[in-house]
Amino acid sequence: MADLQVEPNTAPRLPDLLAERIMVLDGAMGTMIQSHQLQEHDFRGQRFAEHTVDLQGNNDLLSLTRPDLILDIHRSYLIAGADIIETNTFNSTTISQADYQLGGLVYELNCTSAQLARQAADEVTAEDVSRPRFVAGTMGPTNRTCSISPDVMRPGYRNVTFDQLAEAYAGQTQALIDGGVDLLLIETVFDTLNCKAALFGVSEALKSADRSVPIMVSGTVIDASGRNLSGQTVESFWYSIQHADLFSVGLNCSFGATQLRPYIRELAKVADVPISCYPNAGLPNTFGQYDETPDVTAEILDEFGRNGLLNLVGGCCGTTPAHIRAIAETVADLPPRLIPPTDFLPNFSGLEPLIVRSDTNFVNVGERTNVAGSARFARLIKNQDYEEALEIARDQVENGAQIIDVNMDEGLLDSKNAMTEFLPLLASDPQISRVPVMIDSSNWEVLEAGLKCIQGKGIVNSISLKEGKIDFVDKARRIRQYGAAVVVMAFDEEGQAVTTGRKVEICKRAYRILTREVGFPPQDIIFDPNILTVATGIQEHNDYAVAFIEACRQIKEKLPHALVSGGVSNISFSFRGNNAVREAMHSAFLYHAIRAGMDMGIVNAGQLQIYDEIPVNLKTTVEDVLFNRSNDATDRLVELAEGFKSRKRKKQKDLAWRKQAAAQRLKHALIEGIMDFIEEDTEEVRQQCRQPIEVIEGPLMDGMNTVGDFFGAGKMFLPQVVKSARVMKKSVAYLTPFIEASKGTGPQSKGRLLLATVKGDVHDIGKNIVGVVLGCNNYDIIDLGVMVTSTRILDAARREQVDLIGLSGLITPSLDEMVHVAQEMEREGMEIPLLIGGATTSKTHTAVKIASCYSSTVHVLDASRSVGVVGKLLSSEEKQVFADQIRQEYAGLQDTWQHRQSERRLISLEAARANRLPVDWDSYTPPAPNQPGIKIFD
Ligand code: THG
Repeated sequence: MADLQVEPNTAPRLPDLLAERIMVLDGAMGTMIQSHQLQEHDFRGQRFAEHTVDLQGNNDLLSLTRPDLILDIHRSYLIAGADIIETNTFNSTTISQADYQLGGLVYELNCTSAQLARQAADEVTAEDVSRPRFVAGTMGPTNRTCSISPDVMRPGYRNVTFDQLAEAYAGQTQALIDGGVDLLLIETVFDTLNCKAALFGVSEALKSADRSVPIMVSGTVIDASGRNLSGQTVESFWYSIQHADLFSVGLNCSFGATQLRPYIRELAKVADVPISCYPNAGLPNTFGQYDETPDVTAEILDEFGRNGLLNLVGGCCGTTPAHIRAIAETVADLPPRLIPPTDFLPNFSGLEPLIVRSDTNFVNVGERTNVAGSARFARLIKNQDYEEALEIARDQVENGAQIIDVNMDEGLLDSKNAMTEFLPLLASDPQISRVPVMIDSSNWEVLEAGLKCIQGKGIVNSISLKEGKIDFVDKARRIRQYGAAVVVMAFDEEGQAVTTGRKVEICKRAYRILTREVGFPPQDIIFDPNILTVATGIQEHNDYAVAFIEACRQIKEKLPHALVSGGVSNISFSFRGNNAVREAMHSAFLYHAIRAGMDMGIVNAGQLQIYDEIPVNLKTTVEDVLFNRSNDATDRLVELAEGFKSRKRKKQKDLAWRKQAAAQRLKHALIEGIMDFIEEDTEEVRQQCRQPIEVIEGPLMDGMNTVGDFFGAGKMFLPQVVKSARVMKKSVAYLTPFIEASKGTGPQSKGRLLLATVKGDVHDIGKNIVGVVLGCNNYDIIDLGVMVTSTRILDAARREQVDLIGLSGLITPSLDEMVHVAQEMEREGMEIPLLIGGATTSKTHTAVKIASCYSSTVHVLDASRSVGVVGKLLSSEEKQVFADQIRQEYAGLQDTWQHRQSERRLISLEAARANRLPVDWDSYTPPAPNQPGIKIFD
């Protein structure tokens, strides 16, 4: 082997090839090795004859003890048509080899394996130089997981750290590139934090070797939920690793190609790099063997290719050279997938993605998990009562926080330790870890320690130009290497910016440095132009709110794609202890700042007052203070505040609404999110109505519509809507038995309706109400609940022979999922009507995206319209006319839309690369600022 010549890197040709055609990867190494039925002595050879640990099954070792065999396997895949072969190094890390006590061997294992693959690839290339073959250095996931505890009783425990993994991968990388690989392949990723550590290690190794080698990442989903082992969706997985400038991303292993299809589709939709897919040969049979034949595998992958999902394709467990040959022949004439252009939408992720679109309402960041911001949280952390501290985080998420801010900065606390104890615990709670984490500290070490604990794409809070440019650039580069977004505070060498001019000037400077010199994506920058306390009695502080709001406006105007955030509760520190006044200040401040473009804010998610409900005199005075409208504004607020204080927490004032009529009280409770009297009030209204359903159709709907209007106008925030929804749910739950009972006497069933909230979405109030309303109108309702996959929906529809399917969803990703269900209904040749409803749905989206897949689709605006629409859809006399009418209307909407759709076309690989290059943002026109405007029903 010593005289083997390492070829110069042929990688520069790879992108050209990828732009031309679908490239072929090899098949399973393990399957081929197994077919030789090797024994313990085969693995050991002479060299390891005396080794004290069993070596059978250590496939990677065969590169040293049976190089002939490995070389043959590589050759057979190349001859079958593989463009890229994978080195026999899946387990060649110090971590995996430790099980065989061969950790000391990893350099040799990787280097030798790379050389073997190199030799085989070069031999075959030499036979036809027009068709170069490539070697990918394979790096498996190791057998340890960085975001999951191996001990059920200790959820915060981990048996491997980020640093250990990063170091192991760095070592493997070094050896693989020394052995001459063209690419690096981090594969079978089941824990995204492991993958992030791998990417970190790889980038460190490449940096010190001064090399640039294309990196491929391939994840795996472990069950039909479409998540990896650590619970992330495929889309979140992509956002977590998107920073690494990947050559490709894809999925391998999991189950067979058929089951992998929806997840490849999900990934292909969002990833702006080439997609790879190398599935198993079907599902394992009862003996754990894979028996899908080559033509079957190839046929399935052929369909993927035809649908524009593939750039690289190959096989995993159970596939053989025969499979690769069949796959290579099938895809030879298919065009490669075109790449979606980078959309510059800010994205973050926990287990689930969070995307900030121009129509996204304000993003709430929960402030309570902060030792400096909550006395209770501080006490719990100091006492190491993590269970209850987690409860605070859970409360924030339940109350509508879409991100949670975690801050452990306290003089007497080992902050770094507290951060690395708490974040893994958060990660173990699926309720909380759904949302992205904002790591909040003024200590760089704490921030970095936090970055090593989060598998999603989080946010570092914060860095600034306080210590000068070099320090700023340094930290920004590091943050980018970990893949996080960043909050940049408006500080510089001269200190904190308090005037609009200084705030904007510093943010502009930071923006230029970050986008031009660091290569930071502008959408990953969140500016915090300092929310400073007003009404302190100090004259100079009077313009602080105005300065922030005006800075928001200018930053959104001048710095494209960047976001603006701030710590909202800071504004009211001078009224500590008087929550009524503080909440009024927060609400009024947000109302105006959001209008000026503020995208997100750190808030107490459970405690936001409704802007329109602030007592008029208080609101006027608060706004006088915020806008510095008169010299005595602060004095007047202080005076007023006394009054609110003396009323002893809002109790007495709160109870005035109890004097109203019952229906009014219901509505009030709904808008205010007050749970206390909901059952008695519901009962009182029920007694006044002829039918229990009228309570829902009347005051409850009324209240919900008002909530919807307030939300749309930016006068209510998501956490408040969540509260209202809970009240609504409780009232409906109380009414349901009465409604059920009243139904018994009604006439025969008018039809069977299937309702479901689609996969990825848990919101079900709207759907439940539709169910109740329709149930009252004598339809049989089959409610599949929330998070329902298309497979379950279609199975149930067939089994129950339903007359109509209704899909519901509140969040934006649900729209895509609805399209998917529609496509599946079409594919299966269904003809029953499909009803679409929910907060993010719209008639236009339904017409353009869903009805174009499945023509019998109808959008319903809200629950109260569902009876009419369903009645027409199922009536034998009206159905034809109604369907034609809808079809005509939707065709019109489709035409208008197509007219407007000039920009977002799929683009070539080359164009995709150009599209990602840094742009000179100074000459760029930004999109319109954040304009609230979403309905609230699901
Ligand atoms: N910008 C950025 N990050 C930040 C801030 C900011 N992080 C911290 C802070 N400011 C935002 N978080 C809080 C959290 C709580 C409070 C204020 C800001 C707060 N707490 C009550 C108090 O101190 O009176 C505590 C009440 C209690 O103990 O329960 O007001 O501006 N980027």
